Amino acid sequence: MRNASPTPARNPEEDDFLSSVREGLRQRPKSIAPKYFYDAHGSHLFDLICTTPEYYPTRTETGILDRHGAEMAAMLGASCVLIELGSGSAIKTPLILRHLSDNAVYVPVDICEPHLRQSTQRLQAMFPALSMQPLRADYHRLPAYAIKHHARQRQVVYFPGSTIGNCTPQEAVQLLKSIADLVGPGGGLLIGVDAKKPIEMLNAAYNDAAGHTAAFNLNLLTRMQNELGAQLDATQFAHHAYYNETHGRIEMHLVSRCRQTIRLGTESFPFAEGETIHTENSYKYTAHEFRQLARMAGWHLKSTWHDEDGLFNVHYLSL
Ligand code: AVI
Repeated sequence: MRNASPTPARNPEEDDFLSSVREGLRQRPKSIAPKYFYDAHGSHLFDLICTTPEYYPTRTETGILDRHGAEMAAMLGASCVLIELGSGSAIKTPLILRHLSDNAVYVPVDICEPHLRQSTQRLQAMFPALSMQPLRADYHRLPAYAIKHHARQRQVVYFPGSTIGNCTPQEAVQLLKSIADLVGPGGGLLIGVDAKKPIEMLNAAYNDAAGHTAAFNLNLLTRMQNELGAQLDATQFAHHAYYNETHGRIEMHLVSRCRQTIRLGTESFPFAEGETIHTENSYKYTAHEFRQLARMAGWHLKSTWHDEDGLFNVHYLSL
């Protein structure tokens, strides 16, 4: 009997992307999870967004860390295991690492391999004595990890950038619970959370004049074409982002400019003119709202640092 030809190995992440897109386009309203923004190009576009004058969160959080980093490190414990979720380019991380002792351990966790490699190399060159254990992984699947550390070292998750805002409040509570399971009793969480503020400022932040946010949103369609062989005309979709006051969140959508169809494998997904794919939510929380949310996951707020204008909060929580 002849051997059957081997099935080509499939990348599980491609399968994940394929099944998520397929399921998301079958839903009404259509949606795709924001974690798929971050291929290498999407991560680069996100870095560009962070440099725009309209996108205040990055520079505001950086200012807070710069001013209060020493105080934060003292609360975490200078020889802790610092686990950064979705570390990306880890631009702000030195503002904490510079206050840690040489026996601290830094564990960057990111889904994007080139970003993880480059940022770990850069940080290792800046802090040669610090032990680093980069972990390429999807932080939405936290419970699977076992991070090597000494029993007496406190484990602290560092989750900057208000990435928690990209979860629904229910998902945020689940994520905060899995962070609690990961760090265990005595563990901590240092987290950056974007605050509520005037609508005009929020809308401008997600509609930058340089068009980086639009390119970031539309890159999802390019990924679908390149990685999944989707047949679509990306020029017939437009970026749309606005603050939804009822839900306290920015919503990002890809709006169909005309009646058209996306083809994915054997399946067709028709769009009416004006119909959207909902690609992201970005929730904004007052310090009080975030404290309540964290409490539902078993966390106690220990300290909050913010900028002069109250645009952004960095919280330290313990179990
Ligand atoms: C990563 N995350 C917190 C960003 C945000 O503000 O929600 C992603 C982003 N989307 C558009 N601009 C930035």
